[in-house]
Amino acid sequence: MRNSEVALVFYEIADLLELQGLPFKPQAYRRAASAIEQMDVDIEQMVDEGRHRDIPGVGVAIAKKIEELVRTGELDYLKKLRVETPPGLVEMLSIPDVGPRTAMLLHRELGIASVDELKEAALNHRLRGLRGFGEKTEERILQGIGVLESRGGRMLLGEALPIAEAYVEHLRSRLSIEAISVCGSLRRGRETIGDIDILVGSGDSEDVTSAFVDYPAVENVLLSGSTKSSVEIQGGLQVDLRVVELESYGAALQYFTGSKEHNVRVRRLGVEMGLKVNEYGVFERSSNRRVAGDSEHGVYESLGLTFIPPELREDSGEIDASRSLELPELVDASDVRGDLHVHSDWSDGSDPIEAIVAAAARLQYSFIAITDHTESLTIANGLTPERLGKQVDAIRRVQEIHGDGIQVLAGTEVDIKVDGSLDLPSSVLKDLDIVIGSVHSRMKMDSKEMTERVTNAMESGLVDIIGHPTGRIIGRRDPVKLDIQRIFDVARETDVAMEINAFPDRLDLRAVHCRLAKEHGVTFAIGTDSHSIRHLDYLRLGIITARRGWLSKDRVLNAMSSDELKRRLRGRRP
Ligand code: DGT
Ligand code: CA
Ligand code: CA
Ligand code: ZN
Repeated sequence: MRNSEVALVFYEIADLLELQGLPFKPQAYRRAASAIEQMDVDIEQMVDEGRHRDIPGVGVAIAKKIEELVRTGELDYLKKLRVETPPGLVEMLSIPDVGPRTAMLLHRELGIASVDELKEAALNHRLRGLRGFGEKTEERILQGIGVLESRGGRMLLGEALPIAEAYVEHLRSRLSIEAISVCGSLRRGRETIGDIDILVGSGDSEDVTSAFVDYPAVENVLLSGSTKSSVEIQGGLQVDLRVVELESYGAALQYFTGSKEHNVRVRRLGVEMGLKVNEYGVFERSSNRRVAGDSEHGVYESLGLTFIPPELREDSGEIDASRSLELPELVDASDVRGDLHVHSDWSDGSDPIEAIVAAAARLQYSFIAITDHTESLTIANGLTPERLGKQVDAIRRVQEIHGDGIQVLAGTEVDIKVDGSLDLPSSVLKDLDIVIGSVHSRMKMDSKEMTERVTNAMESGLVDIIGHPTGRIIGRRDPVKLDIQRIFDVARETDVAMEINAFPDRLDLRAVHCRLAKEHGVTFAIGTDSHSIRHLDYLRLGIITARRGWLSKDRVLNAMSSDELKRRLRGRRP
């Protein structure tokens, strides 16, 4: 068991004891937890050597519990406390501003034993009669419950990334930092994240910690220690900071990037090789000699592995692939030369074509596709064939201004109607540079019908890309029912690309589907589905998704030069 895990158990005991209204004991457990957490010696090793009794704040009773925990991984005392405490009370502790003492008081005086009961009591103004409670307290508690409810869901990667980057930027501006990185699920690029993790390598942890808690967006400091701090920022998002010595930076980066499942495998591989892998480094078990730890590459190398990109660290075969040199060379931002799905103010976008193309040129794209909606999507001001004709002329004029600098592809996101036919005549479609076909209506069809609808569109020979193939919206709308294997087979047969829609709440295809589609021989097109110039940056979310799907650049249309791309698209026209 790790120090942090042991500490967590004691913090929990402290909270539970406090909920029972016991004096002094909770503080004793908290002191011990904090001491164990801050120590840079393994608690397991200390127990082996009998030194855990010397830890400040650890008396006979706590020492016994440490032994039991480390030896068995469990603690009877904790189990007993958990049984004795109503679970609703424990849940109340996660409301900002409600600590064990308040929870206990509410329970004793008003019989409140859950977040729901507390909410109802506050709404009915039953709290203000209590000693020390007023209108203000009621409001604060209701606000806290609101925060709790809103963050029940995880945050989108696309929302969290800029927040994390601004935080890192703040730390850089305040300190001369040699090594800093986000880690955790954010670095792995998961589509949603639970919290933001930041790692700093520095010998001066005090300075780092004070710069960390002294950030304007911080609303609550949850924990502020010398190596580990936690804050809550506006919107209720938690940010964790770890500070380690530079010599451990690589090992800590590896450890705190996770995933937990990946790390378990890494440690197990270490054990097989006689190595101990932890957040401080890689050590020979026999001699305790340190063999790696300052760089993350070094950690993997010491285990006989090639570097495993963070996006692949989900325990889904990456370690075996790394060992046998079979990891793909993943597509990366420098390979991607343009965006293949953008809406302008001709349909439901907010910016004119000229502005979009100018922005894309500033981003040094080689190409950008303007793909507005078609007529049947009336709420999106979809284009009739006549208006589309005019738009193509407008696009050609913008192209003239930009010369060879950037290729502007005149396209459409044509609606795939219920029967699988397309919302534009083939005479119009075949003259466009690029055609995305998307389903936007009757999303609840059964799998057979929906699969036929989409394969019909692919087999028309008029569609280059299927847009947001599963239609899911993260946290809001389930994917449509599809025989996804059949879709990928037909995609390969018809040479139609699958979109990786990079809009933050879509990420569709999702990573596991990308990997599956790749095995079926499918090609991919990354598109931001931008409805404003501000959305063009989402392209990187599509790249991250492609990487998480094990894709290399030869599978991604966006990695082609604009000439290659145009040749390929034109070659598909009837
Ligand atoms: P999240 O925040 O829920 O989106 O997911 P993560 O992966 O960022 O998880 P988090 O923030 O709890 O921890 C960050 C990383 O630290 C995690 O990916 C692996 C490492 N880690 C944390 N706790 C443990 C643990 O108890 N055991 C192991 N092996 N690794 C851990
Ligand atoms: Ca995290
Ligand atoms: Ca965390
Ligand atoms: Zn669409």
